[in-house]
Amino acid sequence: MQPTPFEYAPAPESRAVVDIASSYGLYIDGAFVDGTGRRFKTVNPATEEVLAEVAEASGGDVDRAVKAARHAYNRVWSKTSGRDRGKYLFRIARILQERAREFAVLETLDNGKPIKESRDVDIPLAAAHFFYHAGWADKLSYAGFGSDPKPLGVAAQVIPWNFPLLMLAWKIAPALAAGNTVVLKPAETTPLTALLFAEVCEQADLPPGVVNIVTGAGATGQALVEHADVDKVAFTGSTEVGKAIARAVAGTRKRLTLELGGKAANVIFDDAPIDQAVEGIVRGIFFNQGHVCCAGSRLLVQETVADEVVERLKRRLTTLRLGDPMDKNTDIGAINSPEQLERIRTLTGIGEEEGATRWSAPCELPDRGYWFAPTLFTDVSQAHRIARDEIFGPVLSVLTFRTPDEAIAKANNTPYGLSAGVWTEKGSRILRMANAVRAGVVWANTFNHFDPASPFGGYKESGFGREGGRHGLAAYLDVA
Ligand code: TAP
Repeated sequence: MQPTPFEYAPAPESRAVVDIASSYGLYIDGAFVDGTGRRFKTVNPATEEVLAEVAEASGGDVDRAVKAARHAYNRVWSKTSGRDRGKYLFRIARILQERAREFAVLETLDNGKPIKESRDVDIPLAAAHFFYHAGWADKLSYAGFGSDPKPLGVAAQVIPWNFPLLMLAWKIAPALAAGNTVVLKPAETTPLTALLFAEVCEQADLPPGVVNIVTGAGATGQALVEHADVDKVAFTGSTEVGKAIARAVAGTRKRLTLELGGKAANVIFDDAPIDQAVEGIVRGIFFNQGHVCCAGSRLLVQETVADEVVERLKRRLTTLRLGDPMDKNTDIGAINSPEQLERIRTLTGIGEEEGATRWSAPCELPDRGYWFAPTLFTDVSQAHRIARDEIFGPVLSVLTFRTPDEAIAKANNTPYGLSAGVWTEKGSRILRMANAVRAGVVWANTFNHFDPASPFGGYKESGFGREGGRHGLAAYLDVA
């Protein structure tokens, strides 16, 4: 192990900036209301402390929310000009910026991600999505969808727990810009920033019913997507649930977009700048504890540099700091839930049983909370489960290749197609890989970079439809 040049002093972010209520209702028609279902607890995965009790919306509550959204659509939002919709979105974006610290702390407490990531990535990007779509709201007739594209109506939106506020922004901002109203269900384990966002809607004077937030688990999500009066379903989550939703929506008039799982290849050629590539590998799979749908979880390294890359990577991983997510120096936070931790343990166990060689960074795991050390597997073959299944945790599978053709064949050997990375000095090779790899996003000499202007989405079992950019607007407009 490398000697540490210096020790870090604790640098905790203060949680005094957030005011968490002991109990939350549902946000329907511009007001917080009691749900009629049971209540559930949301916990801080880093400490197992209960943060709050939250209402689980029943089918009746979902119906109330959809009715509110329909009413707001008919009476107000469909008649609000693009210019005025843009003003609301701009206002929301500004409030998110003003309350950024509060949102970042709340996100880290509820999700377990390091504060430096919620502060520097999640919240600024969420605000950027509202700013970006504020700009589109009065320019839809210039978006290439005809002279007067119409909204769809009421959008049912279901999101996962890995980027709670950011996924909300990806869903709500384009929907409102295009003139739809929404009912959104956040994930069961991370409802708090969506509920704080409801306060932002009030603060921005958004007309009641334009945004409705119904908390709950899978059954609430199911009731929402199956509700007969929604016009559009937008889902981000696992491929398994995405398939169930596709079946439920099939044969109805509802429009559907699905952003599902991934098993992205991050391809390192022997002419790549190795130190930068190692940083890119770390960013690709250890950012947000690997709870990233487009994570570079399959490393494909050209054989001639494989030993060197793996050695430098291990050295780098020993310097990552795992622990209190509220500490500003923390790189690796907590796993979001015991269920997710169990899934990671099961799949890494299978990796060992199938003969791959496991190496984990030597770090102490806290006694309480849900933790998993950054881990990599070598001697991995394409048939191994750890090379095929989405682990959704801080686990990297390393495979090798000899020629560009072999790299392409291996990169595409997956039922998924969300993202990929290429590291090489040659521009021509980047272009060839970008064309040949079947993935919605191909990053070149970088990884996990996002921008609201850049469409994001997948092929094959990673789903269909795009979020962000001009293409993302199409998902919320009545255009073929
Ligand atoms: P899921 O279990 O699929 O959950 C996603 C959301 O759907 C949650 O809000 C969930 O509620 C809800 N849900 C569960 N069953 C449902 C049903 N039958 N009908 C309607 N809604 C239902 O995924 P997850 O574990 O939260 O997230 C991890 C997965 O999401 C990974 O596979 C990851 O790759 C994918 N993901 C994809 C992307 C993009 S952009 N492609 C982005 C982030 C994550 P509960 O919270 O109660 O389960």
